[in-house]
Amino acid sequence: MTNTLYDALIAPHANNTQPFMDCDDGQTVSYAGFVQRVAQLAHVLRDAGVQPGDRILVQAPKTADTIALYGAAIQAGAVYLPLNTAYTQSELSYFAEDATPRLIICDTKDFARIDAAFDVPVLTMAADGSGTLADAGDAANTSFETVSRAPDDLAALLYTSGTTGRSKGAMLSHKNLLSNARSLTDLWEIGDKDRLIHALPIFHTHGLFVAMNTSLLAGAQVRFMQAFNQDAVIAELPKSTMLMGVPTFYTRLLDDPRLTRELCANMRLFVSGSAPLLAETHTAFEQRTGQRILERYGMTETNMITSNPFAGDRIAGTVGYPLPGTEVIITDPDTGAPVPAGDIGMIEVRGDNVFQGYLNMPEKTREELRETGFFITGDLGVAADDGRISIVGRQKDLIISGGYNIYPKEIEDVINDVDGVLESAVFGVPHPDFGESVLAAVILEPEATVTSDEIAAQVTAELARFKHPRRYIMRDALPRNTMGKVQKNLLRDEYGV
Ligand code: MCA
Ligand code: AMP
Repeated sequence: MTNTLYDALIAPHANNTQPFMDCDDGQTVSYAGFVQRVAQLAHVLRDAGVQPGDRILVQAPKTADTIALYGAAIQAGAVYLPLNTAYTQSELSYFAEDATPRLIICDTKDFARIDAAFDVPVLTMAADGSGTLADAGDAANTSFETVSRAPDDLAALLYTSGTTGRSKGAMLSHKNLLSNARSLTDLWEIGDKDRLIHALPIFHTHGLFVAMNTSLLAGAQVRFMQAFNQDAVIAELPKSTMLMGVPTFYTRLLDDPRLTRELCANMRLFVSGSAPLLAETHTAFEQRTGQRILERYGMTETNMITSNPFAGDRIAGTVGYPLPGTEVIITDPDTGAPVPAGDIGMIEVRGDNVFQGYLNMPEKTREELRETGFFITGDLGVAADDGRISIVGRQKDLIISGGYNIYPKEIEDVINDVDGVLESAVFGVPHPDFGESVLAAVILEPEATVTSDEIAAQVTAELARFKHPRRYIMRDALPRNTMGKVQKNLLRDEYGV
């Protein structure tokens, strides 16, 4: 019986008594204890009716059991579907209808509303790890017969918003996840002497796959924090060797006078990704700590694509070289033909890391994933003569706030549905903490009296807090070019500081 991810990430630790996750409450989960907990939760999944290939939808707090649940899904041959804990019921309904999960695991405090809305079993988990999932797990056997899974079988389904306003479920196989974990572990020289500060959420590629899969593969120790907590990170730096974060982590640390060279003396790697790291942040961090942040680039659909070298020049403003086994080409966005080194074009990527397509969206998949296997990222970049990639912009209309991706169309759709609104344009402006923040320009129908507070109330009811425009600008018209296309760059210039 083989199971690609289980055999590589989890099975080797059956007799490993070393610590795996050090949690906020002072509890430590050993590697061997983790393997047993995974088996217990795999029993819970099967007892709840989960069959190989079924999807389990998880909108739960960040606890050690949530990671064990991910492992359990792998061992039971299920497909793990994690969701941002900030998503509203309306957002959740979309994902549940699209993914048709066999089981939902949610925060205990949300049980009543979620159980009432969906016709599938619902188990609970609270922030302290308690709940019906843990109770059933405690009573289950600590060994489970691993379900066979081939490299191309699906392991996870991660939703990523789209320019059309509809989120797309990226189907990720065992091979997609394992190949990337292997490349990163090798490249960043992660080993069982490492101790990673884990302060990212675990419902995205960065916190779940980049951070946890590499740690599992290497047998590294993880200081598992429920969220980014500045004091806790500062306290852990002298005892740890690695931090993975979004640029906001680094700008916040730089604002803290406690961040010094001595504090970071034990650290060997700071990784940044999910959003552009400003060259000035890179430089300021090096001046203060003597450490050069390693920037890498990836996407939900592709896992990690490029990375600055571990040994070698980490150049601010570049995202480094394609990972081993990953091909990157820069193409003319109109024709798809490769452009010469030094020319700006569309970043396209091919390799074992590239996903299997979007669930229930064959046309969308065909538009973005070429028959040749190249995935069209929507990011614009340039390759230097030696293949080093720099991202220079995005063709897709996307805002990245604190590492979370926000597609304006989704917010515009909600605003435009409000009675009295004629149209709107949602755009990003620079923000000192989050990199970008969201603003909305709104045009009302003649004689309409709807207020920005009423529009905000509708947005609040439907969309997660991090997507909410921080300001609604009521205007008479939107700036348009001669083709009639809204010129968001002019709005950015007018309202950005
Ligand atoms: C929190 N808020 C936000 C964000 N986070 N608003 C906009 N953008 C955000 N990212 C809201 C809160 O709801 C709150 O609202 C207010 O901002 C202040 O919250 P605060 O306590 O300051 O925030 P925080 O809890 O400290 O969170 C900031 C954070 C967090 C640590 C930067 O957003 C975070 O962990 N981001 C990482 C996201 C991530 O993992 N991305 C990877 C995606 P109120 O106004 O009600 O107080 S994977 C990916 O992108 C690809 C594949 C890749 O390459 O990795
Ligand atoms: P996601 O929706 O989480 O898949 O976000 C992927 C997007 O994040 C990419 O298409 C890029 O636009 C952006 N991204 C990720 N890493 C970086 C980086 N290091 N620099 C700039 N943009 C990045």
